[in-house]
Amino acid sequence: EGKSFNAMETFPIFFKVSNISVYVLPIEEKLSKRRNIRKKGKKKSKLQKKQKSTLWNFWSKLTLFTLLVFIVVVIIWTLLWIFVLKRANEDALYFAGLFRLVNKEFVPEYREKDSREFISMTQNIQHVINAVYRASVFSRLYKQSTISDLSNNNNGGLLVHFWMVFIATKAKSQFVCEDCLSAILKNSIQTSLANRSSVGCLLGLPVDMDSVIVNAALRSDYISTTGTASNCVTNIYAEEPGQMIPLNLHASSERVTCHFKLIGMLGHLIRLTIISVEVEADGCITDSLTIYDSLMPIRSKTLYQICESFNSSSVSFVSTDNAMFLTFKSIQIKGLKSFHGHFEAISQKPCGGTILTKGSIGFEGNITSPYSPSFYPPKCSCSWAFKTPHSDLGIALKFYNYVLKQKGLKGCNHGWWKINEKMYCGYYIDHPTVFYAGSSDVNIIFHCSSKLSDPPLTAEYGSYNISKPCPTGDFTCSTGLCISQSQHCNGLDDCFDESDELTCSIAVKDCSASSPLKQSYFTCDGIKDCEDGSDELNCTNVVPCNVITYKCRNGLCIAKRNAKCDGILDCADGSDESSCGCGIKPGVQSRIIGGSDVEDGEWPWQVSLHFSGSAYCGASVISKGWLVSAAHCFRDDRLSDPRLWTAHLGMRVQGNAIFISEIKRIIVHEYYNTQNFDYDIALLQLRSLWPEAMNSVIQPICVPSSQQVLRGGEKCWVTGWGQRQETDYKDPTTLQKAEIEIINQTLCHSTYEFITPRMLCAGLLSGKRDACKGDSGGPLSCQMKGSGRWFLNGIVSWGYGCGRPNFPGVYTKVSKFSSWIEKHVPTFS
Ligand code: 4AZ
Repeated sequence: EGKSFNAMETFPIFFKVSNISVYVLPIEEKLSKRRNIRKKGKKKSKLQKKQKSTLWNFWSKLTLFTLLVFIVVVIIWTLLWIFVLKRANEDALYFAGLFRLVNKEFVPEYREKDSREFISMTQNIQHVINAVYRASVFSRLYKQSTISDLSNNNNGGLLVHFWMVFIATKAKSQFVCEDCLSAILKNSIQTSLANRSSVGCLLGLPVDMDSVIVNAALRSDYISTTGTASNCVTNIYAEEPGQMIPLNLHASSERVTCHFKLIGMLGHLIRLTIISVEVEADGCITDSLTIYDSLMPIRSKTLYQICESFNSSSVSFVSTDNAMFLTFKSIQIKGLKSFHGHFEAISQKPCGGTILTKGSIGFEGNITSPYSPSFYPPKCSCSWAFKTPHSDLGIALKFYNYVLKQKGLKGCNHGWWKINEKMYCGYYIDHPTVFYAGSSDVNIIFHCSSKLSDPPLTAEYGSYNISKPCPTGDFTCSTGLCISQSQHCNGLDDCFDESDELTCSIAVKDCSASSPLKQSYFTCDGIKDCEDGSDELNCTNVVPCNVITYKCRNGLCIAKRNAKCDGILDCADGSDESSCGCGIKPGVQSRIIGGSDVEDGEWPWQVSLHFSGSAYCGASVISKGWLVSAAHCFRDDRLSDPRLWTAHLGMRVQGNAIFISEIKRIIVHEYYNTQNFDYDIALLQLRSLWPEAMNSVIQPICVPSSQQVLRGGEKCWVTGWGQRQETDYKDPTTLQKAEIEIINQTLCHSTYEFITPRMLCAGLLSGKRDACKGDSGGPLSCQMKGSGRWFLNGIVSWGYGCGRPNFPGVYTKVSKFSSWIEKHVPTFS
């Protein structure tokens, strides 16, 4: 019999045979006993089973319950991920696009968004766009397209303006680039090589491939132009040429974003004139008026952006087609925001012509950019054929604020010129120049080549004697420009390569009555070159005024960047310097080496730049969100990483900054020379802007214009947290100031041989007061006598030791960089 033993039943290994008794039972009894034993066993296993099953029930219930809880948690988590977390991690990306459908007639019903014609046409186009992107690599991210407008245009066919929305996680969104989306659309257009045309078939639609544009756009623009309820979009049609249609907008209590679609007749262009704009001047961060050369806010079709108020003179812009789009945004409500203007449809005009000059020497007429005095559009071209009556007479072109330089490898950003087969680029500058074309037959082709609309150009033309281009005593610079002796050493970079200024002892202008300056191009150019203003008296010429000009006395328009807040009193009443937003120390009435502690708020533009958490260089605030410092502070890979820097503003004692910002961007001057510290300047863009309430302790310093001349002996202040002695390596905690003198350039040159025109010396010859290590990048602040405003005339750059007699500090001459700063800092243009 199979038996299982428990511990009690186990046989001991040794036992006595005598203890075993044998008891014989009859078979029946035996069997019944056996049955009993079996029954007993059965009874026992039932109990066990019962116990077992209770246990099983408990465990199985527990497992089941845990499983259920687990499933519920998984479901909740999945739903949460799908509906909340995934969404939170996803971004909607908006793109604005444009293409031209050829062979499609525009019908007036397309102007009505609920017309049958518009709906059926847009459904067809939408279907095609959907098909293109759903078959692309972005198929899973593509959400929808919306056709915003179907319009006629001067190239024929239909212009389709559309929006596209993509939904992508933050990680994936970087792959949805505008160039990729544009390439997908273009690649889907089947063109035939045989007919050499840019027109092809986009799933049945005839599309001009060259017209395709796809640009990333702002969500706010998408919402405000395609949303329904609170839309502020107005379509205005100019039905006849010359009809002025007023445009006015006021906003006082709410945030506004309003759009205007200006549409002209076929074959015409739109001329928009802005009379006044009232916005918060913060570099278009919150408030702006943007003009587009399309019917949608497509970035690459921007004609111009106005970021600050003006009302002194009107300014006008011309489109390249029969439509224009305006967006007026005002987010910060601080008083009244408005703009006033008007628009009209104008006919297209060819530009250029054939001009036969007179036999006499001198200027005799003008050529202008297209649609002058309006800003000219980014796409235009003019050609002039000049002829003089004698082969010894050449053609001279005198520009008021523009210069032609031979084209290098780079493209031209402000006009591309071909003059008798030679290429030139045009540059806006702040004084007149004369270009001499040494031939009696001169063919000129001018192409507009800027990103935005550019200010109008006027050039006086006339004949000159090819063998003797310059007035007596003059010399010719390498660029082919004629520079008079008086222009040599006048403090201006007349030759644009500094050659005329390099060997000068001191920058002064000879304004005596007999000076050739008086007869030269400097007279009546709107810039007061002579201290007594005599070069600008009795002028009859009037330079056209526009948004970049500033009307002054005598009916002359003075280039705004030269007139306003440049430290030169251009207008007799000082009005040009009275409303600048820089260079004033609010709240202040009024050891570097040999320095003293400053007072609170005394140098509100002073910034301490911290690298990896420690004070490293100085900088100056020049506008909301922008600082100027020295290029050498960012000289290697690690130092040029903006993420490792912080700017400490409104600070007197280290560690007590009222405002700290990370750095978004560092722009080191492209010509910065690590060997001789030439072009030692850098711009820093802050990641965050200080609140308005801090304006009493954080203020920008004015940037001098290229015209401002600093004379030897003038007193300025250098400030910083740098070393107090050349060998004392412990930096002070309190900002130090020291009054120093501008050193005459000849002396500076004789001390330091390799001084360039972008450097100036300042200090005391005794060496008692000077900048030192740690002050680099900080300001040399000079107060202008007339206006009392402070100007950033220098940036602490280098020097032989610190405070050594006869070795003054060397500073970057900021006036040389006013246009460079303007180019990079939006609020300066
Ligand atoms: C420097 O190393 C430095 N004495 C700055 C200024 C001067 C010398 C050195 C001028 O940052």
